[in-house]
Amino acid sequence: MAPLRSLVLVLLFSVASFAAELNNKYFPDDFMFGAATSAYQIEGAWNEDGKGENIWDHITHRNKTFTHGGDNGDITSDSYHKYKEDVAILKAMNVTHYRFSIGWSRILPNGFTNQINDLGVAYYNNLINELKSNNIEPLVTLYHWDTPQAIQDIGGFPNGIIVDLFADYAELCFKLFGDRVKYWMTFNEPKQPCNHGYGSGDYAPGIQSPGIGEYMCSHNVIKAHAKAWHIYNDKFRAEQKGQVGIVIDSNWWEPASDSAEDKEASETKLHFTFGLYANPIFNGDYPKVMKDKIKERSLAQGFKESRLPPFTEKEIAEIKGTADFLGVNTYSSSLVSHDKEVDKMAMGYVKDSEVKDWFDDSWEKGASDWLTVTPWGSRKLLKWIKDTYNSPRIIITENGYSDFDGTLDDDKRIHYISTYLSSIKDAMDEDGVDIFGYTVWSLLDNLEWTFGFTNKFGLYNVDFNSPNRTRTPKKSATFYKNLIKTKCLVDKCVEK
Ligand code: GBH
Repeated sequence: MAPLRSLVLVLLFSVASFAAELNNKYFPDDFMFGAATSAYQIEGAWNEDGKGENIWDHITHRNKTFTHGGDNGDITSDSYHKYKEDVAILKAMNVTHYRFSIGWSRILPNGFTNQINDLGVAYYNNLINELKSNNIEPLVTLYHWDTPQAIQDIGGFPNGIIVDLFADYAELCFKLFGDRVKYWMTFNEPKQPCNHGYGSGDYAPGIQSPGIGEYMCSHNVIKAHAKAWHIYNDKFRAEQKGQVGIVIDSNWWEPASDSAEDKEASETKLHFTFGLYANPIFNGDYPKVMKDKIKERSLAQGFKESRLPPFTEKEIAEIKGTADFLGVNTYSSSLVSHDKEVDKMAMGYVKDSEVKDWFDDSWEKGASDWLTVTPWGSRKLLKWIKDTYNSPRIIITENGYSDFDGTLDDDKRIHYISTYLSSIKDAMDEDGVDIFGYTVWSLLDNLEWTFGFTNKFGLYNVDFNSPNRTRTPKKSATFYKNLIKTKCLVDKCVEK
């Protein structure tokens, strides 16, 4: 490298590290700051008060190696019994919003609406009322990966019947809770239960159908989402005046080089991860690059037609425009390039993209093997979403940092959250991305799916060895409380 260029680089790096580089403008007064959780990960009480079995109960009880150490959600953070305490710690942090999910099989033990579990309904009524009386707005996810086992027994998400079953369940929730709940999210990160649940099979229900079952799952998720939105729009919106959205996640995929090929690989991967769900909902139909690639590969593999099921014109029209807001989960980034040794015969969603991805060795990592500390990636992702989907209203529904020990001295989590919030604020200020809130993952240490209790994301530590599941605030809880009070990431902020 030329000496002058390296000198400039050294100078740039030192400026960046000295100037703390955090955004120094106030968050808007009405910016929603909250915390997030999900039912299976925190509730426990897996078979209490009439709850039905879900797919994670089912698989973890039968296969002790499915998760790390055989950990499961039978008791986990015990929020079913400790919800009042959880509302109290939310209040102690000053959050204005709490994002949680409803366990489908807790209110509908068999998934169908013929049998409603009153005690399950009472639990969510109590939780919502406790939140409201503490001035905390509920943001409710209808599906955070815990399909009732009875529905899985008849095929689960790849079976088209799920569209009506989910819509019935959603309608019931609007009816039961919609007088108090104004923000609904139909699905959380459907990519994970579809690609991992019906593709690679490492998430419940553990079915391996790469390149086939996983697309059937996505297809029905999108239709189910749209149907639920229309039900809300037609029957509830006028009276309840709430909003219905969906939560989509993706890494930022940074081109490994400046070559046109690597830039295209980045765009392709974004469409395969984010566009798979966002494109039908915001632009109509699957992304062209997905349709083209999967069709070409399917035909070359001897299939009669594309493994990606097509939407009819009528379906495309019904699905387009069915999000009042968009929830974005953003945690991490990867490098990408065109996969030159791509195996044309290989099956599966990642293979179909013909893009390979990896981490830059210099990036700091969290405990979770997929988590790199790359706040700049979130800003790029948000800008891409704005440009690709015509400036949707966005809430960051998840963002957070994992460690192994759940330490109370969690400076790394504070660093993660503040640098990401800074990038998110830059996206708002500099790129004009319309972001109205942020719910940090997570309120509590909880069951981190297949990682069990080894990856801890909580702002509150939970003592899993104590029958009490004692909650203790980490340093990050105090940091977050102050941030919500000051709405400012640095010592002194300026107006925008
Ligand atoms: C979320 O999952 C979940 O909603 C939540 O339940 C979980 O506890 C939390 O985050 C922490 O893990 O290659 O683009 O498909 C996020 C976990 C993050 C795993 C993104 C897959 C790969 C992104 N996922 N990651 S992509």
